[in-house]
Amino acid sequence: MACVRLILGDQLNERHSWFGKVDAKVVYVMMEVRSETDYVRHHAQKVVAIFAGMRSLAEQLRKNGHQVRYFKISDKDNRHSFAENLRLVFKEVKATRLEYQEPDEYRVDQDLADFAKTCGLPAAIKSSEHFLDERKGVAQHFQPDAKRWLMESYYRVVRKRSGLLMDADGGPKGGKWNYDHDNRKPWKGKPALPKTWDFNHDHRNLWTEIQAAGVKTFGEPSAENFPWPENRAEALKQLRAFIAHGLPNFGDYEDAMNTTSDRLFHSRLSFALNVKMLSPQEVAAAAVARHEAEPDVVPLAATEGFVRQIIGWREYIRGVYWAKMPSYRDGNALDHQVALPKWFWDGQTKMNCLRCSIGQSLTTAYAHHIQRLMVIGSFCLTAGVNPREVEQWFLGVYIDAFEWVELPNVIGMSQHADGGFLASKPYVCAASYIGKMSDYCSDCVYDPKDRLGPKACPLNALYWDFWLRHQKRFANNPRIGMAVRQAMAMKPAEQLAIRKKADELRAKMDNI
Ligand code: FAD
Ligand code: DLZ
Ligand code: SF4
Repeated sequence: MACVRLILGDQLNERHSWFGKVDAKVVYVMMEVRSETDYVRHHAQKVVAIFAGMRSLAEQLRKNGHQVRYFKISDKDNRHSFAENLRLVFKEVKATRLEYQEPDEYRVDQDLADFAKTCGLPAAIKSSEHFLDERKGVAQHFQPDAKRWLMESYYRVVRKRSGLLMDADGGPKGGKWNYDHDNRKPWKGKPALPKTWDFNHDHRNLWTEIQAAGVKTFGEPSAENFPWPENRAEALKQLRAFIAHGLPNFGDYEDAMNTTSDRLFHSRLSFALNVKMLSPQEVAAAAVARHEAEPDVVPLAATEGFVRQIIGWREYIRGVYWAKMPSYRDGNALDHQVALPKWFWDGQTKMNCLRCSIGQSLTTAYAHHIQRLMVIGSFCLTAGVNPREVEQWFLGVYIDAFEWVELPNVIGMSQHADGGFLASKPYVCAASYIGKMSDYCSDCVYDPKDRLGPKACPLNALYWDFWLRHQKRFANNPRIGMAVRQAMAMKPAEQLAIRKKADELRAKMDNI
């Protein structure tokens, strides 16, 4: 007689109510399996971080008296699929029941639902007790047949419900819901960057084990100085350090990029959040508490900006995923078919902004939002790269990339491949934006001010070509009509030259 409870690699929430009491009739199962390491090629650090986190939770549970059946990647009896390993455990422990927490990924959700129907035991699915809303919460907020949803409208409802940054009269603190306009400064060396609060774990043995098992990865494993948290205690240390040292300047420099720092004032908490070591509620509440204690040091704009990412964007993105899968992943509204350039795998492009952002992603498995959206994403969108290829790269490379959050961000927010359902305007830029928000252009072989010459920044021709190619679709969009009208107002010869230059760039995309 035993109840088998499955814990997935991104369900490392040691405060889950499952673990509240020790029950000799419950066996927890965790498994490092090839079905999960191989569905996309992952960054080395992502595999190490997930396995290290899983092993740490298993150890913690055992220490607390729980029974854990753990399959290591190197175990001989590991059958490398959730279903096959569960069947094995069912026999070992004479199981009478299966329980699992809501998976966050559509594929895993479907597979486990199929397995539950056919495994011959009663099965129950439980909440992961992580998100602020139900899977269907966002869909229920909007009209089911609406052409587009607006994050801001959903965010206000969640803000009210959470009580965060709300006045006693029910209005938003400070009178405004959104302080985004205050958060757009470039960073020019001041204020001083916070000292890093990352870890220095030695994961060389685990890395050797992963390699010996034949798991194919890419990127720098950083096994000697591994920076990501292994458990909740470490994640909490990172949260506290961010609230103390990063948050005060988070808002001002949220959109800034600089070659001296991959994170500037960003939190790097996405991994700990997505594997559920931290809850979104506690992260947002910690930011608000600091603001309330020291409003002069941590301004409202910074706090609101940060809180919106966690309780607004993160929950909204998840709701879009569950409302629109599985067809959402195949979206290609702009019919983009260019192959992903080869330098996405080694960073070897002459465009300094992309060399730095992609190089950093390959080295650290991390890039902050604006690098993802306005450098890498904008390049792919203006170059017309196939959105599914872009999506698969993003899914593999980032430490925090789990499909429920990665896919809507890439397909919807970044590549406009959902036709503008998730975000009403395409996020694209030319060199002027990169030059304003970063120091990338000062060390680039290309000229950020030129559009057509031999040294012209490729992003310029690609940007204007994007608006010219898609002018019909975007001309009447009030958020972007201006850029389209500017493109259309160019002389026909100039338009032709831009289209030609962009085509030439696409033809030699692997070598620019
Ligand atoms: P901070 O800037 O410190 O923000 C705090 C937290 O807010 C993040 O940790 C994250 O949990 C949340 N957040 C911020 N923006 C978003 C957003 N757009 N969607 C969901 N949560 C958000 N985030 C992921 O967690 N996984 C992904 O795979 C992922 N892929 C992305 C792909 C693209 C093309 C883009 C444009 C964004 C993507 N994001 C993704 C969102 C965002 O870029 C990352 O959450 C953020 O960069 C993580 O770094 P941080 O923890 O330092 O974030
Ligand atoms: C991403 C990942 C990897 C690389 N490996 C495992 C694993 O071996 N075992 C596991 O349980 N989960 C892993 N994961 C996370 C899953 O692929 C998947 O993204 C989530 O569990 C779905 O929500
Ligand atoms: Fe990027 Fe163009 Fe600036 Fe070079 S000149 S860093 S390619 S924006």
